[in-house]
Amino acid sequence: MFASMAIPVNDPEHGFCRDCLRLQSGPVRRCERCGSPRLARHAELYGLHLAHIDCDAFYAAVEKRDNPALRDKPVIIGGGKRGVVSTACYIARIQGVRSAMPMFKALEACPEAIVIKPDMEKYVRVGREVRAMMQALTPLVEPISIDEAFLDLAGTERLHGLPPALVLARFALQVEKEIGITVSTGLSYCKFLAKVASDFRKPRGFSIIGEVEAQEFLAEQPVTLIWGVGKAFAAVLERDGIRLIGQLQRMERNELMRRYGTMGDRLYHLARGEDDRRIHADRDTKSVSAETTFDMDLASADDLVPVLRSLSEKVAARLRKAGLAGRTVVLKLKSADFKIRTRNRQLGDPTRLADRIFSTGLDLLRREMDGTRYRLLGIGVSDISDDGKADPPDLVDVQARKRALAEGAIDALRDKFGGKAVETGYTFGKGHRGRPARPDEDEGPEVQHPWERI
Ligand code: TTP
Ligand code: MG
Ligand code: MG
Repeated sequence: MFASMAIPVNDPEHGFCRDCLRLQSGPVRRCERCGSPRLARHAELYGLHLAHIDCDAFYAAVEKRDNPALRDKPVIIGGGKRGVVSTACYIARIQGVRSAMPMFKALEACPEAIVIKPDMEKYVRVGREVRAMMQALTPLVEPISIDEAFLDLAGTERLHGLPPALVLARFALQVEKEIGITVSTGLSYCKFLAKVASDFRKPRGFSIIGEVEAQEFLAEQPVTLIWGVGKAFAAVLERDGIRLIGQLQRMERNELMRRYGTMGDRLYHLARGEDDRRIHADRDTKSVSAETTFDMDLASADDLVPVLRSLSEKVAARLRKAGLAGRTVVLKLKSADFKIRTRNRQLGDPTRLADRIFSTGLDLLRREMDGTRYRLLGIGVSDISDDGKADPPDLVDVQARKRALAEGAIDALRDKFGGKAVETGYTFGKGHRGRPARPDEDEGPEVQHPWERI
């Protein structure tokens, strides 16, 4: 039991070994038992219970596990139609290979890399195994993507006989032993900083951000560390002379809200390390989606509809890969002034068909084409289930009818906006204004965005 272990809570010198879990008595540099230098030590080590765990170079780690000959080689997972890197192992990263990099560039940087096509089914399976192990630690597990989740370990000391920090360190060792891949862990008092911490020292990291140091730590960090501040919003802030979170810390809430709307409110609080978002358990695969940010803001059906079709096809492909279907179609738009609109429609039964996703999305989109210029378009499905009940076979004719309806909608748009408004089976054409700005700005990581969980 924790109490009986006589851990000197909040003694900044106290710590434990991440390799053998032995408690350390003082400011030693190596474990007193096994000699490992991997010691966890922090003034709030035993008071924090909110964690974020993310697998290291996930797809590549799974492939290395399954083929030990790859272990010391640079490995890139990717290729396929998109011709970009899904992930690179840490050896390949040393040479500059990054996720979302076009494959030809990655191979320029690291010509000796071994390229492996993604095996999504396998990664989904391994991701679920890791998740099941997390769920054995606490019921409060909130998956964020295929390889990561938030965990709230508050109140689990009695169950485990250990404080959260030790439970998490033991978990990392257990994943290595039982699954054969590694994870990085962030421990903090809120979601925002737990996520930041898990990213901090990868791979096999274990980082802690406590309340005492949060503000000071954040002050020196770039604004892009804040959840929701991507390249484009960072550019807006940069234009206003804001680059570091410390600058946000010195601004009034009203001023931030006046300038950036609800995002300003988020900036105000997160910059101060204030984040009271709870862990929502059981959000296992809430939605599957795809989105894209445009080169320039777009308003017309001519520009938006083909993108919607292409994204719908991607969503359908992802659903098929993961064996899932969704019952509610969700359209997401971000206007030129960064306001987000989401629109939903529930279907009679779950779908995994591009046509149904597209036609429903199109219906929703038409109502929003009111002259507003958009910088981002996304489409997805929520109300996720296994695909067993999707698009029932006895509705085949209905499918045909729906397809016809969709085509009807396209025809209607063609009539309204001219012959070139829509091309079915559209792939981003050469020089089309709606094409993604850069390959890495495509619809984003396959299963990364909180909005697109697998
Ligand atoms: P991440 O957790 O973002 O990355 P990672 O696990 O590969 O590496 P890290 O050690 O930095 O966490 O994403 C998990 C998986 O999602 C990744 O292995 C492959 C996939 N992915 C893509 O397919 N495309 C992308 O652009 C990104 C970022 C990830
Ligand atoms: Mg990862
Ligand atoms: Mg991840």
